[in-house]
Amino acid sequence: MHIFYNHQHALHQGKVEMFRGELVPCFEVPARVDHVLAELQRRRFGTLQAPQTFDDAVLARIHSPRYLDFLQHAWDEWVALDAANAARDALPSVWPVRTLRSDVLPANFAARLGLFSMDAGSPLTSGTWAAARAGADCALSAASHVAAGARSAFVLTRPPGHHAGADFFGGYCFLNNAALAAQQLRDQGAARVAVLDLDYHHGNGTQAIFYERADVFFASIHGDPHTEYPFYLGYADERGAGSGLGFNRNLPLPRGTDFAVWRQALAAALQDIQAFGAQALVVSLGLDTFAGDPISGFKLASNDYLRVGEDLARAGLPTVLVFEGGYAVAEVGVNAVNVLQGFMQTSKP
Ligand code: Q9C
Ligand code: ZN
Repeated sequence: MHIFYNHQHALHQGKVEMFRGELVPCFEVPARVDHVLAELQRRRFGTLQAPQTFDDAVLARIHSPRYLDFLQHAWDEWVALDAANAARDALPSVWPVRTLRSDVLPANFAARLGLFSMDAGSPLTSGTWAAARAGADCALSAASHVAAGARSAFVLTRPPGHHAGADFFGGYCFLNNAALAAQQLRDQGAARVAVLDLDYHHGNGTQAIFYERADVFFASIHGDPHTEYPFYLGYADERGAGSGLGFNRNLPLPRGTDFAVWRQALAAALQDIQAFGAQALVVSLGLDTFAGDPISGFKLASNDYLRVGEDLARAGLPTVLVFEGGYAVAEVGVNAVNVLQGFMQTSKP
């Protein structure tokens, strides 16, 4: 399996996020990817590959030009406000909810930071753009590799992507790697692409991006948004809209759900993907379904991830796996590589 990796991921290193009224150390840290890399090397699994570089026009297939422009220049604007800002990350604190206008682009930086974000838990840092940009290149490269005939590829990058929408960041995500991969597969010839989101948190960004489209099916298994982030999307009654009606499937599960129940939801999602007639699959591979995850509530064990990989491989589709969440840092490498190993063992002829 080709593994698309970029060392620039480490340039995104948030210091703190807002949590219950105080600033706490970030959960989404560079060591997450380091542990996956170390486990790949320990098992001598896969071939690391640097990404190709894609034009901004390819990112604009998913993200709005004004959001991309903002993200690219945000750090310089932040530091231009006050040189002392160079020592701290930018966190939003004001948002244009409901009756407030989101069509106006304010001159004020804090106002635009809020316009283009959904929470105060996703610090924007000096290296955020470089890291997210290189991550997007990895996702696009992996999709191109699979479109060209490879059975599978893994996108080993961070920050993650599935909470990022067409024009906003949040949930530690800035560019939606899974959505970019799905669009790239479409643009390179797959008529129908499925995105299967296995992260503990609902992939609100990916869902919203494809909600009115019939060519990309989105299915997600996640903590019930009544109690779990992102709270405002991910309910079972969200089935798609317009020509996309019927092409969105949410499978929310309560906190405390174990692997046996979770795996039934996986079977249901994969059945929908088969019925849809997907020609390629993108998996948003969050490992925060692990029992030891510090911010999540499912009960999967490390060995269960081997079964997850096997189930995914049995779908028989060309597959791009994209690294998303997973904050039990010491175990995230074993858990991620277990999925890949289960997948490879089952997809061998
Ligand atoms: N401090 C992903 O897994 N906040 N994002 C949780 C804990 C947001 C998770 C609160 C969680 C976002 C990609
Ligand atoms: Zn998550």
